[in-house]
Amino acid sequence: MTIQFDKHRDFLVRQAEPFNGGPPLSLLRADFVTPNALFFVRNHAAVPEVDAADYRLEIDGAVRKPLRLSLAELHRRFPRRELTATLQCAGNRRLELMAVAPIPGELPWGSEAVSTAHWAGVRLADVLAAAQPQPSAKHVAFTALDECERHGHRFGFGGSIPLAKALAPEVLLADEMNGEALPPTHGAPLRAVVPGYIGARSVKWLERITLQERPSSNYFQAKAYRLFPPHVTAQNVNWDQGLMLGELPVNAILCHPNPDDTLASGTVHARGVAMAGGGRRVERVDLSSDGGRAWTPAELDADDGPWTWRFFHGAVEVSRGKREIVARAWDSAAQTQPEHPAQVWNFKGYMNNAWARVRVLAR
Ligand SMILES: Nc1nc2c(c(=O)[nH]1)N[C@H]1C(S)=C(S)[C@@H](COP(=O)(O)O)O[C@H]1N2
Ligand SMILES: [Mo]
Repeated sequence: MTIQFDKHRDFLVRQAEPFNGGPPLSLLRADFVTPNALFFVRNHAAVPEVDAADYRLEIDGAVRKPLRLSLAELHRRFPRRELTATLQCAGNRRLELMAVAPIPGELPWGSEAVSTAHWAGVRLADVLAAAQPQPSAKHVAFTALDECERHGHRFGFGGSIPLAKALAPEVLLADEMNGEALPPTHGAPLRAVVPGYIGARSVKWLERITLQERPSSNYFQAKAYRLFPPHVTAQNVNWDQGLMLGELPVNAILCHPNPDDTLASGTVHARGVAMAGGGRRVERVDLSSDGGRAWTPAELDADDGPWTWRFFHGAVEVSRGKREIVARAWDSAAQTQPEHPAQVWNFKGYMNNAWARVRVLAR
């Protein structure tokens, strides 16, 4: 396999065109801040080539002062801001939902559609303040320069967030990722970074920001990235009725032991990552080695705030035989994870946050 987009040689490619993949489970937790070469990629179309010198960002819609900004103007007019933030795709862990019932036409993500980077750029709030939103503005819609094709139409990827979120200090227009210029596959020259929300709202190759009364009518806001009840399928769906996804739910991933490891019975050290959404924090992670009857608390690494994942590790006692190690996280709203993927199955395969499970053989 040829190495694409400067990715690590062990990068797990789920699809070559458009390019989609992420860090293998063995490397997901190797660093708190994911190196660019391992950061997961979710593309719905080919990576567009954007000339940074000709680039202009448009801010229009319900604003008193529409703006058209070059990168140089963006840098000159607004203070530079930095933030470490985790991005996670709403489709992360879809494979476990696919094991419950088929989900045709969607990417079979394991647990690798989540990564953390140190982002730098300007605050969206500062740019919006310069554009002066009008009272009718309730949502901030992003449109991108890539060319997606769905149902015979070609259009740029897009999505929106509520104005209140857009004005929050954690939302950035980023042109730097881990101290490097934003790589082409991650949205160069400029992308939105919307921590706490599904990855789809962190629109890459940003062309336009439109203030409007309603959420974006872009396919990826109006139809895709909605959560439907379990009886809804591609055949009977009414696209307008699903829950429009925004904030992520609390979730956890076990990175060690590896699935299907053979190990010595007795004390086993488990390691993983937990994520909360929407500005909530990871408060606690429980571990079990008997399918969730008895739980022991995991040790949590230092809390880096609500916008990043939290590493955990802990010892569990594993007796001889085929065993399953289980983890579940709790967030600062006292919410936790459902037991089985079957409880959250939906035909698009979003938001699987069932207990993390690793099967091992203990001798
Ligand atoms: N323009 C554009 N922006 C996009 C996408 C896309 O396909 N096109 N994918 C979105 C989705 S679904 C996710 S999960 C994140 C992934 O960001 P990354 O590729 O930098 O990890 O980008 C989002 N922004
Ligand atoms: Mo995504």
